Amino acid sequence: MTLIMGIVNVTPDSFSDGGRWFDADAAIGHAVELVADGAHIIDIGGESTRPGAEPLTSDEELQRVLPVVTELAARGIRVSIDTMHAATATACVEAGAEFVNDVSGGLADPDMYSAVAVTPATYIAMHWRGLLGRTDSTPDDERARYEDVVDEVRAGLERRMTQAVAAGIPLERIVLDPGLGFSKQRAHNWQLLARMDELRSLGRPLLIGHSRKRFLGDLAGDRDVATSVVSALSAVSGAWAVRVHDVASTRAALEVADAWTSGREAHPGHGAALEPRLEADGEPASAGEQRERLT
Ligand code: PMM
Repeated sequence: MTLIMGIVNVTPDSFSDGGRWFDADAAIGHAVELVADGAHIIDIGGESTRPGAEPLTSDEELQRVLPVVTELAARGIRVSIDTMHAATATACVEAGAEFVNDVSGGLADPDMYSAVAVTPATYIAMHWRGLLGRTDSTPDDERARYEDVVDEVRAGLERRMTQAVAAGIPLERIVLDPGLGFSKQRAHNWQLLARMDELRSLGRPLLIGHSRKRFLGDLAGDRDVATSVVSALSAVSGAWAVRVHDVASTRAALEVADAWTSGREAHPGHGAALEPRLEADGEPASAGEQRERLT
């Protein structure tokens, strides 16, 4: 069953939800809603990857994200920290985060792999060629030149994976992500989706982050509709998880995908398989029960 990673950006300026949850209480409330909608994991980000965004220090980033990570983990919600800073990753895992989601795949901070290696966290390595002016001023689009984007992204992810393992992160704690929209032209994103099996052949779970991205806007006026369709197709193609803003529509899409692949009708009972793991023992709660319990 493909997992749903719900996005909470505690930033003034992210791609599509910038500014909306730029306050710890608002971010916590939003995360709780996403869990009630069916998110299995909440991805908390404090630093925008938008072109031209000011890079943050780890301290500035921690001020934004740590209260949110701490509170959500205390409520039993599975948390992922979206960061390129080793120090942020370390502090957030200590506060209860289970995943470190690094859009630089370890290229931004030379200490990232060794920091994650000494924690129990799962490391999500995303493919991205540039760090938007952090390393040089080449525009991201200019880095998006490939002979064969799937071969090159696959090779890049394999390098990241080998380096992470060499630095001590066990292979079974590594998830890979092709980085849709990051140093990719529009068609590159579609090629990566169409040939997902070649990325899966690296043998690690794949996270797909397509939600509301620009390349979807060409097809449908409503990017959430396109997002849900891509979520369902990613599930059918074997993605481990999809990272999305609108969890409710993706949950519905994944139920359809599940019926499609299993040959069994999607029905409310099936939803249990999609419920987040909130209780260590008992049965997973329904979305309504969770909303009551969490709010
Ligand atoms: N995209 C964004 C931020 N973090 N992390 C992963 N692993 N994969 C992604 O595709 C990804 C990410 C940018 O999107 P947002 O600003 O809408 O969160």
